[in-house]
Amino acid sequence: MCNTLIATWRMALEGVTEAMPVASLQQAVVSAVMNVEDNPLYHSVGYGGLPNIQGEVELDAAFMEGDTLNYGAVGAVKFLKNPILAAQALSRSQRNNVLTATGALEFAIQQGLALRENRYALSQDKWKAALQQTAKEALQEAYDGHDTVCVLGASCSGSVCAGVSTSGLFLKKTGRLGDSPIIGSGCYADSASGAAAATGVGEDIMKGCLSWEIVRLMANHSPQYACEQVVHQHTETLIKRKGECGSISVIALNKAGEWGAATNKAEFSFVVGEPEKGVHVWLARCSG
Ligand code: SD4
Repeated sequence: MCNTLIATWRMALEGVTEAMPVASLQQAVVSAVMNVEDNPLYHSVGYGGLPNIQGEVELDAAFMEGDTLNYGAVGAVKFLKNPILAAQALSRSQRNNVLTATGALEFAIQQGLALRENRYALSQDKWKAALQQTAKEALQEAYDGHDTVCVLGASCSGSVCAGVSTSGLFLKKTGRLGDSPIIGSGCYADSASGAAAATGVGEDIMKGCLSWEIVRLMANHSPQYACEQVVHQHTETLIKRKGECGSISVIALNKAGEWGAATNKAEFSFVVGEPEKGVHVWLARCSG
């Protein structure tokens, strides 16, 4: 098969490995995301995802197809086994491409998608421990491994697509949307150039529409250059303008199958699957 895949975090390794032989690019991207959604031990996505402040697992996911620019997303939705499937189905609709909460759930039920209680003992214990620890203080959204799985794919014929899925910030407010379901922030795909996706503190990623910015830059620059430019410039801008910037990591893949990644964290792991080269885990380091 000749698809190239790149995905955020080590947790995507099994999904990418399984998806490499899949012929359809969209199917490969979606199945790599589903693998992480279905694993309760990857506790920031899907089953076993990090609970919000009320102990509920509310999920965000998006899918974008770069030939048609079709885009679909779900936000703050409970009880979906695979939110990425709902996002992909919404991307094929003419209208109503982004649905949240009960609207997203109703749509998924109409589509016949599988439901699941996504709360899981380990993540519920983590939630209870956090509540106890902060009982006397105001609870705050914490950065605590709340990582999004983002998968980008490029076919040998130059089509690209993107899929992302997350439970969002630990202890987030009910109904909170992160960057993941916001087009151009959590992901973007345009087969004229390439695809990009982001993970980290959604509120800070959104302020720069980072995935969109990377895809635009890739029209004239390599994916690695585009990732580094966008992460470093945006981090600098936020630090200058508001005194701080949360963690941000990005991946990108152009229509020729060349890839890049950058981070403002000390270290960011990602997975790349390439025809003939196989699947490998890589580390990006903050160079700023
Ligand atoms: C969010 N960007 O909901 C997601 C969380 C994440 O690494 O990716 N964390 O803000």
